[in-house]
Amino acid sequence: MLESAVSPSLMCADIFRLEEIISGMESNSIEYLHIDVMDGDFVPNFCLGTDYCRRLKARTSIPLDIHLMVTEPADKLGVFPFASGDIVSVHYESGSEENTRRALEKIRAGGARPFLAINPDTPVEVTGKFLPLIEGVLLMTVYPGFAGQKMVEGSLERITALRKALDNNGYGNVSIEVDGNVNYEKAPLMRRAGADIFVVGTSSILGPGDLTENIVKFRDILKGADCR
Ligand code: S6P
Ligand code: MG
Repeated sequence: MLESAVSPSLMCADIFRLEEIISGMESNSIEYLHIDVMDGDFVPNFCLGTDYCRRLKARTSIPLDIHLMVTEPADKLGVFPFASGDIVSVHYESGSEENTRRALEKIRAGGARPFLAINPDTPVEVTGKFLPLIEGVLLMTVYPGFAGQKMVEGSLERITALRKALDNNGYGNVSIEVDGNVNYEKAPLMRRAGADIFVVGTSSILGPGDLTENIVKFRDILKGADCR
């Protein structure tokens, strides 16, 4: 079982409290900061961007986890300040297979960790042909575009199937990152199904309550799932 990591989705963080929230992430040794980039084309919404990533990189040493929800990402990667240790995800559905492949290669060449993102309706089997190029699969458990949605039915079964396929084919070291409605009840089920990176937003850590208490609670729940 890969070690678990938490990646709070900053589109869910109150911009007027961002400094305090980033400090809270640092004092709690959060593993990644999830940045949702939306281009209004691949998804019907716009969100965060290159300057946001750049300012964050200058402010904190927590690795970024850049989730690109943009059409044909390969030629757009140059404007993002990713570096060694960061995760950069591109969507299988965002363009031609050739473009996706090129984007993943560019992410690797830039020193970051290439992840392939897949939408809830995309069969997990499509990841097969990209496995030598990637370090992880970002498995969407909601339709990309908006925070605050409900998990799509069948998501747990998809995590189980993907974990099994990865392990059986010699790719046990490939991460499964889950994104969408990762709450305190579903996170342990996702963990047991084989997920190891958890994008957390309004449903848990960045929902109501104190940030540190929420992080401690979330991690305790994950740890409990490891023991069973
Ligand atoms: C959705 C985006 C996600 C959300 C996250 C929000 O397009 O990729 O990263 O920001 O899912 O968390 P929650 O708990 O509101 O679903
Ligand atoms: Mg995301």
